[in-house]
Amino acid sequence: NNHHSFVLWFTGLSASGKSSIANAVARKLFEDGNQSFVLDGDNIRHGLNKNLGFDEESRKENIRRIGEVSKLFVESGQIVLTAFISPYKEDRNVVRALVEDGEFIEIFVQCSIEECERRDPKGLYTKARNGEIPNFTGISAPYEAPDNPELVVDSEKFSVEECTDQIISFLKEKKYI
Ligand code: GGZ
Repeated sequence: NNHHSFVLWFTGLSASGKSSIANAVARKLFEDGNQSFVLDGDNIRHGLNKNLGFDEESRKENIRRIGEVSKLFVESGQIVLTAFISPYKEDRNVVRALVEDGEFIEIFVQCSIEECERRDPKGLYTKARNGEIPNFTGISAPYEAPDNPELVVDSEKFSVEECTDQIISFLKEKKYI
């Protein structure tokens, strides 16, 4: 059961650490000789999905397209890491169903809304509280935590490096790498 291509699907609130952890995992994979690619807001929301906003339908379409792109990456033999809030269970499960069994690894980056607001690296939570950003996840739009993710990493208790090591250990234990 040695998979060579799969999706590491990170889900969690804004500022929970999804992108930092995904990029750190990608670096570790590279050091071990595994090719991978990170999809995140920088390369997707500014490109393929730049016509999409943050209302429910747009987020649904955002995740649908990212799922289809992830499927293509997996078919091409790559490991793909995605770092999007992906707040709706249903949308994440649509992506899960797109790829082969065992190829979708959902990683919940757990972090309380209080801690995310304390971090507020881009000042977006402050703006959301002031009503300057509508439909902000965790403030004025929902976040549905996964019931049964393959892995949970707690970014409030553990550093980016520790969360990264937990993910690499999981992948080795399950013989993904
Ligand atoms: C949530 C928003 C919003 C709203 C802009 N709600 O911390 P960031 O800045 O870099 O990550 C957030 C990112 C979320 O985009 P995703 O594609 O991951 O969202 S989803 O999966 O729900 O489609 C945040 C910024 O975009 N951002 N407006 N209203 N985050």
